[in-house]
Amino acid sequence: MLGAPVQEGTGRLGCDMGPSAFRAAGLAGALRELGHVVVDRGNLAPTSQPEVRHGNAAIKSLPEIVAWTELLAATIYDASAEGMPITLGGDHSLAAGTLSGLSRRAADLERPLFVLWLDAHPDLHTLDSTESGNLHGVPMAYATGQPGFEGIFPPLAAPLDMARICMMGIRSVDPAERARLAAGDVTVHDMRAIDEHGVAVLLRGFLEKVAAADGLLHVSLDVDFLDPDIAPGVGTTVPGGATFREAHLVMEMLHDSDLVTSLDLVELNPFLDERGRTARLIVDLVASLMGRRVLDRPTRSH
Ligand code: HAR
Ligand code: MN
Ligand code: MN
Repeated sequence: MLGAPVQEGTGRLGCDMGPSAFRAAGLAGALRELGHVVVDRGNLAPTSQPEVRHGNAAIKSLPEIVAWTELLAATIYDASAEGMPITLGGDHSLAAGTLSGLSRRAADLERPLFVLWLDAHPDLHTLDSTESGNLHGVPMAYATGQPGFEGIFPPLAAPLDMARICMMGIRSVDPAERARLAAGDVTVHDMRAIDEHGVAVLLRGFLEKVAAADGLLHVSLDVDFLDPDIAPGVGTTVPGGATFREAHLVMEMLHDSDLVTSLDLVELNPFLDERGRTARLIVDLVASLMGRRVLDRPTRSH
């Protein structure tokens, strides 16, 4: 576990408390209960900021996010040699750093990197196309090597192949992102596809591809993947998200696949949460990903 309390990628404060909330909700204990060895490396903090600039005046906190990207790229690259890094966010801009570090690890191992992106949003804006200027909306564009990040963000060992990305839960897409999705070959299972086919069929197809290619599998779990009725602790709620059982089934299937090599937990905003319920739900989802089964759940009073 590595805490990455970055919040400058969103338009509001609060995501800096995410790592604390995951700890308070008992993440380490839940994983130890399942027999895992858990090491909590505490919270990271960038020590300096690069002097970077961009012509898009809407962009917020560019030096801060570039500093986080550099720090996380190096840290996650190292951590991925030791075990399964779980990054406790922090907002989704941190994915620029984790995906950069993981792409370098994958290049070293000569194995393809696959990404399961569980999110209401594709986060595929470039620095030129973002209108909100919130850099949690850009990490996928950076990681897939879209133009305009050169000389500002750290260079990638290899850009992520769009054909190795599967997005699930998507339901809020801006025009520039839609054009990029249409031009590339990202697999997008939007909420309508989930309604029609169910998560199991859709996810199984992707996991078969990862297994056949002996790939590394990174899971990026944005809290807003979930329906806001069950996960209110996030800044960008979008109605019509994944249900409790859809989300758990994704996690249970990921566990059974034995393919996941790294995990990001992002966008939790404890200031917006209700008595820790969103943090607890994410902890339970991670427990499902790490081996907790439905029949193992004891009766609990809340
Ligand atoms: N696409 C919108 C923007 O760029 C909203 C992005 C919101 N992103 C997240 N993470 N909350 O997925 O501003
Ligand atoms: Mn996101
Ligand atoms: Mn999102």
